Amino acid sequence: MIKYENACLTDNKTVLSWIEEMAAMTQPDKIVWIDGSEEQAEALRKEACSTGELIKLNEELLPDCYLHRTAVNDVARVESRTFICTPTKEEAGNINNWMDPAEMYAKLKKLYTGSMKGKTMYVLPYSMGVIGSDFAKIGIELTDSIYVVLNMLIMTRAGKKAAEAIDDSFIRGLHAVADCDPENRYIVQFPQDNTIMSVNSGYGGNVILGKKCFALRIASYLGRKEGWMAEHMLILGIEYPDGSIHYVTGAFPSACGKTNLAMLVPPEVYKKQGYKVWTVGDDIAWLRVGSDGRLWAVNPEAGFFGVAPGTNEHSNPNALATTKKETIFTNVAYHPADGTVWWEGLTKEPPEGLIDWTGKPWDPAKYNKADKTTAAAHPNSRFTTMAKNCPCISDKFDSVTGVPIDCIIFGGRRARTAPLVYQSRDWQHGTFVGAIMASETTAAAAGAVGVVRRDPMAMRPFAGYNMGDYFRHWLDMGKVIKNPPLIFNVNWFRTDAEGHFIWPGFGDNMRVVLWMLKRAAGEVDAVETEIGYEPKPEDINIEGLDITLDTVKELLSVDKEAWLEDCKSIREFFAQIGDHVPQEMYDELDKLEKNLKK
Ligand code: GTP
Ligand code: SPV
Ligand code: MN
Repeated sequence: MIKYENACLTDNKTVLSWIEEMAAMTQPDKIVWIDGSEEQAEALRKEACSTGELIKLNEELLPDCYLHRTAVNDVARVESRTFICTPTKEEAGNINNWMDPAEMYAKLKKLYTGSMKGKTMYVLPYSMGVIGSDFAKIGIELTDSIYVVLNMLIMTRAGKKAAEAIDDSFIRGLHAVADCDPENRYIVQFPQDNTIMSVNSGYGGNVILGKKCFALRIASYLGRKEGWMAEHMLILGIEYPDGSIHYVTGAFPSACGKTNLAMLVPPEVYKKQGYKVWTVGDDIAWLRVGSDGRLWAVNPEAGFFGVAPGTNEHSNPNALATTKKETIFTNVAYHPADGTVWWEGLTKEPPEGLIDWTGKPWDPAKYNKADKTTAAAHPNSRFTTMAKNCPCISDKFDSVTGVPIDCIIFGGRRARTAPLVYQSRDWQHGTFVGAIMASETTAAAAGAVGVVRRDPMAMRPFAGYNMGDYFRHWLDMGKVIKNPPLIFNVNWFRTDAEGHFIWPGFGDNMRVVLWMLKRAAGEVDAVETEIGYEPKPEDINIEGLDITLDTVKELLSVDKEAWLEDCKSIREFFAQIGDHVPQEMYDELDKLEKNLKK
């Protein structure tokens, strides 16, 4: 039997023997259970401040807020080192990295062995979803990082209550920062074993195991097996002046606007009529068919791990307000004069005397626009903050049933091809619209930024199995949702010849969402185009904007040549995914090409 420093929170034998096995391998000096109490969290914060792992910020201006800096080589998810280890390569498919499970376990064992010598292993029981709801799933993360513990305490429902809900189906997560060696960094999912193993990183989606590793990669695998869906989606409620609330979900790739849309502030024209917006989730949705035949969504997370740069009082006042207390900032700039933080876009002018995200004095003169890492805050710097502190958090946030969904929105960053909005003809076409999503890459993942790549349903980095089978699961779900949501595609990022965004975006995106909800209610006509239904330009409300109807027309225009080019790239992509791509997807592609050539 191993000795715990404090009370062990379970007597589940499977759990205990797994912890014992992991401890025997990693060899920590101490093992501590995380109980979710404020006293324990506070003691951990103090300890992290004493070692420099955290910097306490100004208690008056930013109460209970902290700054953390990661290693400079460890600033984003690393997709090239993320693996889905299923028994066969075919199950993981061609889009995921794959390795034989036995081979991967052996490789990881070497990296973990002795990695926690001289350290403490924290045992963190947590629930994704409201404990006790049909949606909820329990995990345990073992980690040697206080920073990870404190992030998980914000991002999940963690501690004693989660431990009480554990059974043998719990998701096992082992994380060790080890040497933070990028050459030996691995983020590995073993879906058949309910197991996640992460080593040699200390940041974000690589290590907050409840998030992408569990709530998307493992959960998407479980969802297919059990008949539900785990998606990279925000969940947003729009309250009408009559008090009714209508919910939509939206899947956009990383750093393409989910948090912003989820917390949007209605434009004046709607605010004065009494419209309100409520946030249910900003990154992940778990979706199930309700007894009413509709699709119901919950957000399995308890906090937001949001992109800092660009967040300000105008773009996203709700996110900014949420971060004013009980928040951990990572890789933003530090303003030692008053113990606050700063990032590009927070204010027009940076305050003087900033310390950059690497911990060095920042010289604005050395800032090079072409190399965003010379910015004061890293482009993928983030805040970890509690949903309950968000001024527009939905009163359905803790609901065990979730919310019924009227519309599903797909979208990406496309400078040219995709119009502001179009609607799919039906669920199958909608699945195709999601499957052909493409977006310019962002700083949320390591690698080149601004390159167009296909990112089906914004799930390319997160599907825990073969992408072709994932499309099939979408089609299968369509057959059991009697009253399915309508499926749309949006693009807030079209640019003009000078590279400026044409559509104002942010809160004004509500204008487009309201058109979708009108479609769902059968209250407005649409124009049938080659690619699907589009709004009549005059049906997008531009009152109070300094754009004209002609701009809307331009935003809705379909460049057939560009789309035909895109079709080629779609065909190549489907071929790359391989023979699991459902025939229905090819039928839709053929139809699209035929329409464009007419
Ligand atoms: P992840 O947390 O990585 O999944 O990202 P996300 O999808 O939640 O993206 P987020 O809302 O954080 O936005 C990322 C970046 O896009 C920020 O720099 C925003 O300022 C910018 N952005 C968001 N919405 C819009 C929009 O409507 N128009 C424009 N032009 N930029 C936007
Ligand atoms: C994303 O990249 O989509 C994120 C951030 O939401 S991370 O948690 O690092 O995956
Ligand atoms: Mn995300």
